[in-house]
Amino acid sequence: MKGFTSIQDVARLEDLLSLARSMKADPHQFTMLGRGKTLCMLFFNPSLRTRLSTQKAAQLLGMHVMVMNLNSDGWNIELEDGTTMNGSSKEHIKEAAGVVSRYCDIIGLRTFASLDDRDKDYEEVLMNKFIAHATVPVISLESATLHPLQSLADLMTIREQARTHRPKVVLTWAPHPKALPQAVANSFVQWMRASEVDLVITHPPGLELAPRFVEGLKVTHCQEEALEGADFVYAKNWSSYTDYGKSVAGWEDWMITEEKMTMTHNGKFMHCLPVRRNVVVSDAVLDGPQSIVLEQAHNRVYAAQAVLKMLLDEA
Ligand code: AN0
Ligand code: CP
Repeated sequence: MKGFTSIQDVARLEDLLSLARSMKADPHQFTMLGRGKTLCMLFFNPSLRTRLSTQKAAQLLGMHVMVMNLNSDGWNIELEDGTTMNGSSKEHIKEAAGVVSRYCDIIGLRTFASLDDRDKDYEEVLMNKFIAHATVPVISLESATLHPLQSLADLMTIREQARTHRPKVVLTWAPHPKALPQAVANSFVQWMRASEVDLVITHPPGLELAPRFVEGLKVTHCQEEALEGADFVYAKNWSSYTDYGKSVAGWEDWMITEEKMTMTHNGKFMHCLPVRRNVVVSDAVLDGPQSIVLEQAHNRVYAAQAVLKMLLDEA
């Protein structure tokens, strides 16, 4: 593994999943592997789970960890080549990526979608430029369009909880007062496609995901129809892809409630977190026995540990 920014970096998915399971069974089995190695995590956006679970994963492998919030603590970074930097940006990504590469062995980078420029977001300009100028492997801590560490933990959780060989998994759009990226949903779809599940996507009209992610999949605008018989209900808000970055109001009744969960096959409720209570999902569902959101968050540690181990093995 040369880096980890999407499922495409995973040569054998089942090997990665069984490594993550093995890490969970014995988190301390490779405490010497990362000795003398450093992970540096750079955040352009806030985080609770990703930051702490990945730090914990690195420490379980014996690594040192450095963390920096670039937006609040770093210099404004210039992405364009050939510009005269006499404006607000103070450091070019070429130097920034080159410098950080000299301080550590693996870089983690969080860079959310701008939600302004669809082409730039979907070309992953910031992530790809950083990778181009870095000399060590880069892990995505959520990029503009993908969140692979989350998806790996989600898939691991589904495998642990599944009662059938081919569970029905529903990805449902859910309401949210602010426009959010499509990254978690895109990434979840990619990882579900690679696994033995019956995936159904449901969202209101106008909230279609990018065609490259959903081509050939079952998509319905009827949430009730989708929820029927579901083993897993994965709720997530995303903003419009077509009217790029716009949040779409008026679908508050898409919130997941106990009543909706009764339509499922005693389904489990999933969300990547952070989640807005009684907007995305009701208190009763989130606090009830069907919710497995904390299991998902727990598995983030072992997902990150498996990915870091694969990168350390190849270093
Ligand atoms: C982010 C998102 O939707 O991409 C991060 C989720 C892990 N969510 C928020 O900003 C609320
Ligand atoms: N799920 C997730 O990535 O959470 P954070 O944004 O808190 O890292």
